Amino acid sequence: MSPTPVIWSPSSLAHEPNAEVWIGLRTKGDEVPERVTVIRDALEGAGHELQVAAVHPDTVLRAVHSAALVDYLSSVYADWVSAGFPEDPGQDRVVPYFFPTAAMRGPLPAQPARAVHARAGEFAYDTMTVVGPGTNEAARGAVDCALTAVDRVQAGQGSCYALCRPPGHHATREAFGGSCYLNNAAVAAEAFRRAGHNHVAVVDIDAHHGNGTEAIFYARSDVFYGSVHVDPGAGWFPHVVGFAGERGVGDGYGSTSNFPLAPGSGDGEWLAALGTLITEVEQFAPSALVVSLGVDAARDDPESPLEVTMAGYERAGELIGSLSRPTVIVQEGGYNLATLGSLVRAFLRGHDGGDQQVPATGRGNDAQEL
Ligand code: SP5
Ligand code: ZN
Repeated sequence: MSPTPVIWSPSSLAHEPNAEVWIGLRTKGDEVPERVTVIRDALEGAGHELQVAAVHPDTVLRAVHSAALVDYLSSVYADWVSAGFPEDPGQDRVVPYFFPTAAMRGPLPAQPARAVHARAGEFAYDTMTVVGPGTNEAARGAVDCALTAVDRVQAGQGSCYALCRPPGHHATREAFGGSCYLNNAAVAAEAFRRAGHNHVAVVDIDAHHGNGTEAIFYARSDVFYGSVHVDPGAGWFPHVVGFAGERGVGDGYGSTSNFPLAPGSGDGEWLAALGTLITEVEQFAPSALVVSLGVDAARDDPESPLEVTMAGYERAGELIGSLSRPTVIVQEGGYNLATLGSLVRAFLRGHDGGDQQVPATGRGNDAQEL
């Protein structure tokens, strides 16, 4: 099989979080623009074709997300600037301070917040996921990567990799968090549905549970969601969902499947869980597949306690490739810039059935072993 083509977007570089506000502190975030360039360069060096994403209309995006969220993301930064916050008190990113939760509203007929600093808490469910001047452009660019990858697969390409940034699997229909704004994988799955695939499966191997994707499809029987991730009950994001008992609701019952793993789990446990998940996907019999490829389960990643190796990611690629379905692979997390490119390349090498296309001159300059 020839190397899976890569769709990327220069727009993805426009999102500069600069910081994550975590437990009230401005900390150095690791969802940085360089993630895109290191992955892109590693894949180009390994012989993958690169293509820039084409801009797509809003139709599928607005089927997956509420108009309120899409419109909020496109306008909030200008409103923040108009309110003067970058000068006084000196906050140049949109960060919520007020959270009008269902528990706060109780039985009262609450109205949407009018002040921009209060609206932030209606859409953001954490303080880490800040909005800056280029955030919407980048999030839209990431969605375009996913949609362009679906187009390539629909045109006959067996598989296509979407180098999406910012990532997406934590974004729900109407809220964002976990460094995610718009759900690229969910948009890809919905695009496959609209292209005529009656059953689509999403396989999520990011270190974290993809609560947004699970929520978007929880009541649907046409889109299966399965995930292998670190146990949220052991103290890991997204904390309150991602447990094994979540199976779907109504018509969707049975088309959600979670495999939470203990911190410290390595290739053995991770690949065994993925093997079981793949058996369930085969039973669901989708005609198209979306892979949420986070490489933050790697043992050197700063954001998760899983201990997966480079060889583990290559084997995961082989296992998922063995499903032999039209496949869009969507980038999610993965934060160690020194090994990010090699990890994605290892997955795709496994997926594409081996290393035969890699030039004999070597595997590039970031093939640090894990
Ligand atoms: C897509 C994805 O992998 N999102 C990861 C979301 C989990 N982030 C949790 C971060 C918890 C606090 N990190 C502190 C780091 C200080 N810079
Ligand atoms: Zn993650």
